[in-house]
Amino acid sequence: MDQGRLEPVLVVIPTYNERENLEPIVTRLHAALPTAHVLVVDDGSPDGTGDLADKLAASDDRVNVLHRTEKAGLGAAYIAGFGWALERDYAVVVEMDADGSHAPEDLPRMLDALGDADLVLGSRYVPGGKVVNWPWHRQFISRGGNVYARLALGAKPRDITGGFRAFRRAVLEKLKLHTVASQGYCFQIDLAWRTIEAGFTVVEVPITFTERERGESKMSGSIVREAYLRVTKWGLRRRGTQLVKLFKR
Ligand SMILES: Nc1nc2c(ncn2[C@@H]2O[C@H](COP(=O)(O)OP(=O)(O)OP(=O)(O)O)[C@@H](O)[C@H]2O)c(=O)[nH]1
Ligand SMILES: [Mg+2]
Repeated sequence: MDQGRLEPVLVVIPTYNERENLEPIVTRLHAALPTAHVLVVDDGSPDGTGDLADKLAASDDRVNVLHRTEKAGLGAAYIAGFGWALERDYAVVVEMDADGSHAPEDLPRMLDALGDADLVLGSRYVPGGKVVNWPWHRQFISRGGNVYARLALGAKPRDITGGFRAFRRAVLEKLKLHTVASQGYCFQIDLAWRTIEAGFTVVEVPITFTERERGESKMSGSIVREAYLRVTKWGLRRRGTQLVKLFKR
């Protein structure tokens, strides 16, 4: 594990139609972590989220905006944001949703844990973790996805699909980000899995996840299907590799 510095911190917030949520979340973030920088990655939101982000950036040096021309998915937005961070001096890069589901107040604890880890997963499914106001079918999909990923990949994290995480720079430098094609929450599984496979230390910290109060979810059936198909493929590949090793003995 890299024992290097843990500052400065960049919090990447992908947005698509989050006009009502953006300012409150940035305000909460800066109350919790006054020195953190923010990168809003907006995919040309028709509701004007990008313009609002520009306004916030104009009055606060800590806020930056990356404008992309079309809605290309959460994964692509994060890859662009990570690239932006790596071109600069950030020691830690955080993933956080704009919709208030991830509490910035949980971040200081997550960053503390990064002292002994390379990737910290904000986790709903370890003791102390909570989910507030999620309908049963969302909980079912989320828990089911996690159980499936654990079985297929043999991965240890209890919440490998979550999107509230802190990476040390060294992890993002090592992973071949340009080869990550996953979208949706499969992107989160993909990145955590690559980090584990690369031998980095991954720890989970309990968080409270709260259903969005404003704006619309971008979750869809195709996002769930993508996750199941890709995880099945990776799981089969992993079993294949294990079998080949067994026969070579
Ligand atoms: N830039 C960008 N951001 C996106 C895109 N899709 C989703 N987001 C953002 O990613 C974050 C998570 O998206 P949500 O719609 O909340 O999806 P979710 O959290 O899986 O679903 P819910 O729990 O139902 O809200 C939010 O900040 C969204 O605005 C996209 O295509 N491009
Ligand atoms: Mg959400």
